[in-house]
Amino acid sequence: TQGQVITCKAAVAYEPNKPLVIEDVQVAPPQAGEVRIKILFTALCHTDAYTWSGKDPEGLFPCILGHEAAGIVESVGEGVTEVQPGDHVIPCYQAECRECKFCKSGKTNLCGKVRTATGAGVMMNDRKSRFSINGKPIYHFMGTSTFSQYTVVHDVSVAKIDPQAPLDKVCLLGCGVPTGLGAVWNTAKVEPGAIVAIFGLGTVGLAVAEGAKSAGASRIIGVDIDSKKFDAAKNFGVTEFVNPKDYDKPIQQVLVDLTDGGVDYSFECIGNVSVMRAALECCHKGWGTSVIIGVAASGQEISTRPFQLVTGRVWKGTAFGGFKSRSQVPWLVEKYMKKEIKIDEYITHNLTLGDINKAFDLMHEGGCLRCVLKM
Ligand code: NAD
Ligand code: AHE
Ligand code: ZN
Repeated sequence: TQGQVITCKAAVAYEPNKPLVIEDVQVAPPQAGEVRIKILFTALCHTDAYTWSGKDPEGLFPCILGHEAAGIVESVGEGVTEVQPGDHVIPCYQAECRECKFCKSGKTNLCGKVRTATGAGVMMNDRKSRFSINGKPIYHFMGTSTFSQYTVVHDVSVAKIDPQAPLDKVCLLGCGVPTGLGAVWNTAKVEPGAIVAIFGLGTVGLAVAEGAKSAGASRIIGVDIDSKKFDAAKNFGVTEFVNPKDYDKPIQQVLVDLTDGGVDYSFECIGNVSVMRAALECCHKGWGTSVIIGVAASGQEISTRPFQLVTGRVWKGTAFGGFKSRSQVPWLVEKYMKKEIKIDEYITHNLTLGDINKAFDLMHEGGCLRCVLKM
């Protein structure tokens, strides 16, 4: 197949919120600096649903969504040296080129090399898509487009992993689990004894709990409007539960009262700007730090009284948990292989690509953490 167009199945999003359509898609061979990957397993993340909803300013249609996956390199373009056909890989929506201003800064995991192309749904070389249906281009998404049996990504967006690792599990290391763990370890740097509050107990929030537990947090308070989330959350380290619906006073006041003045760290894992405000305002005066993880729709803005920051609270955000993707995803795979981090426990459903619309329904019903699709 090397050098040839591959026709395979992919789930195409033609319009916001209209069911995805399983189509025969043509996938062009990788050009210079590109890698074509046979995707074996992909999971769904809330961000796929967000872009599909039409609220993402970078959302383009028709496109192939998906960014939490694992597969095997099928072929590589000219000049690609770090992976070869047969390598087991995880596509990374956050690239790492090791050469740009961002990568060399030592201050961030963001990479500038291909970001303009990935945001525009195309490849960097020729600003065109490698996906088409009967000659009509289909946009890429987040530089990954994993809801396709084959995808083409930039070489700076590929993490080569241990070939022994089970791809139906480690696919989760493409997004949600590293995001939560890294928000605690890299962005907040939670210390032993700290009091932590987590808003939203989906996969990202539970990974925050797991990270906080391993960092030695003394109390891990889980906040969710869906009490069904509380049972599973205990297994990830959440020690106390608060459902805002059970209280008349604002949730930030509930948490301040529960914690003698506020929490040391809070994490917003929902994408709701009023919850982001509550997450900041439940932090302790003088030092409490709140980390925004959730992605909010176009047009949404955060606000608080500046006095909240004047009196020492800190507002931060994180992308992919601050992890350098190509360097650290393989390390996270090894941690999973050594049973130092969980993955299996986040997978509540397994379906096939053909059932992808059902998988999104499950996500919206709330009984699902991660659903893994076999391609
Ligand atoms: P999810 O839908 O599985 O979980 C969200 C949880 O929030 C659910 O349990 C829901 O019941 C709860 N919730 C909703 N409204 C609430 C409210 N008002 N108060 C309390 N709880 C509420 O989503 P997920 O896949 O875990 O992703 C969480 C968020 O993180 C999404 O916005 C996603 O786009 C974002 N995300 C960001 C990054 C990043 O790098 N920054 C990475 C992955 C995901
Ligand atoms: N196009 C969106 C951006 C959404 C966003 O912030 N994405 C997160 C990852 S979410 C993964 O589930 C991120 O890493 N952002 C940094 C980046 O470079 O995109 C919007 O709302 O504009
Ligand atoms: Zn995601």
